[in-house]
Amino acid sequence: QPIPEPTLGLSFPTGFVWGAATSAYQIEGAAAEDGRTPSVWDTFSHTPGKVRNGDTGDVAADHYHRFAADLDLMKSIGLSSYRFSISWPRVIRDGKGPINQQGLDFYKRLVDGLHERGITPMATLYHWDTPQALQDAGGWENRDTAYRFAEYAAAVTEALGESVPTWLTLNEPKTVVQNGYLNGGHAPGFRDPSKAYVVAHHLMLAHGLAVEAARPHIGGGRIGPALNLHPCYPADESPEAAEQTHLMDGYENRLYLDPVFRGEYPRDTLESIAEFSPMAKYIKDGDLKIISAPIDVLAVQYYTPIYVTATGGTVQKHPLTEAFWQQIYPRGLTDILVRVKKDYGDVPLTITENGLPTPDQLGEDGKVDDAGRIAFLRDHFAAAHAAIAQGVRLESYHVWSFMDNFEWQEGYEQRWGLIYVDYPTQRRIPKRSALWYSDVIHANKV
Ligand code: PNW
Repeated sequence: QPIPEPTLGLSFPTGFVWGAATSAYQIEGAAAEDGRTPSVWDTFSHTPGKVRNGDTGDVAADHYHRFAADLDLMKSIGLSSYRFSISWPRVIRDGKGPINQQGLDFYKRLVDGLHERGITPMATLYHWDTPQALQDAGGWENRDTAYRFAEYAAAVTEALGESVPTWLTLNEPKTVVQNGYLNGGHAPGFRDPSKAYVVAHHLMLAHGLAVEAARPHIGGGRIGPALNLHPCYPADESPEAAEQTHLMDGYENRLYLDPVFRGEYPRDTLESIAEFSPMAKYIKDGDLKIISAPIDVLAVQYYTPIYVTATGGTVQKHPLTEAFWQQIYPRGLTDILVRVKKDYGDVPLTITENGLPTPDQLGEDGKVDDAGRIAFLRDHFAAAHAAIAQGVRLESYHVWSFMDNFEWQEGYEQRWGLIYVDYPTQRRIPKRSALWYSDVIHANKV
C-alpha cells in the first residue's frame, strides 16, 4: 500500500482522462525483428560517444515481446488512455513502398489489447525514428521526406484509423530541430543552423500533409500535432529582457503554433532566422495552407519554463531535476495552457507528456520510493486543474512515462517511468508514484 500523500482536495471534471505515454524506440527493442529496418536512432546510438554508456534501443524494455503483460499493468493502475508511437521503419521498410504486414500487425495486437482492457489508445505517427534509408537521401532537409511521411500516415490510418480515436502526427518537431540539427545531442546529430530551419519547415509540411492523408481514414477520430511548449519569462525587469523573451518565444513556441493555427510563420522569428538560414527559400506557395489544415486536438507537452536575460541568454530560477535542462515550475503549465487558449482559440487540449527523471533504486524491501515524482506530479496536476478552472478545454493528462525507458542520449541512466524496469531481468516494479497515481485516477482528484 502506498503511504497516503497529503491531498490537495482538487476534483477534476467528470470524464477527465488519465493516462501515460511512451514511444516506440524508447521501449520496444526487437530492433531487427519482423522486417524492421534501422532508423536514425539505431545509427546514432550505435555510433560510439553519442549515447551515455554506449546504450542503444536494441532491447530497451523489450516491450515488443512483453506488451501484453505491460497492458495488464496499465489496467491494474487504472489508466484510461495510453499514448504510444508507431515505428515508421517497422511498418514501412526503409520508409518507402509497401506496408510491412508483420510490423503493422504488432500495432494491431497492441490496439486490440488496449481495447480488450478498456484502455483508449492514442497513437503518435512520428516520435523521431526517421527511417535511415530516408536520412541517407537527405532526411528532413529533403522535401520529399514530407511526402513519404504522408504516404505512411495514410497507410497506417487506413489499417488502424477506426480503432484509434486520437492520432498525433509529429512528436515535438522543435526537439528534432534543436537537438537533432542545432546542438547535435539527438539523431541525426547535426550542429548546423542552416539546415535546422529548413528541417523545421519540412516537418511542419509533413504534419499538414499527414493530416490531409489521414483524414479520410479516421472517421470520427481526431488528429493534431504534439508540441512541447515552453513558457518564456524575462529574467529581469529590463525592456531588453522583455524583447529577448518575445524573440525566444518565437523560436520555442510560435514557430510551430502560428503556422498550424494562423497559416503563417511569426515574422520576427523568420527575420531573425533569415540571417543564418535559407529557410524562406524552401517555403513554397500553398505550403502554409497545407500546414494550417484544420486540426481537432492540440497535444501539449510541458517540462520546463525558460528565463531570458537582456542579452538573450537563459538562467535558472527554480530547482533542477536530474535533467540539466528541466527546472521545476508547475505554474508554467497553467500559464502555457491559458496562453494557448487566449492566442490560438478554443481547440481541445490534451497533455501528452509531463514528468521528470528521479534517481530511483530498487530497495531491499523490493519497492521503489520515488517521492520526488509524487510531489512533482501532484503540483503539476494542480496546475492543470487551475487552467481548467480558467476555462481551458483540457481533456486528458498523460504522464511521461508509463515505464522506465531509453532516454535518448542519456541512455538508461535516467529513469522517467511510473514503473521501474529492472533491465537485466526485465522485471517491472510499480514505483510508489504508480500506486499514488492509481489512487488519483480512482478518486479523479488530487
Ligand atoms: C521529450 N527540452 O523530449 C520526448 O518527447 C520524450 O521522448 C522524452 O523521453 C522526454 O521528453 C524526456 O526527455 C524532450 O530540452 C527533450 O526541453 C528535450 C526537452 C523537452 C522534451
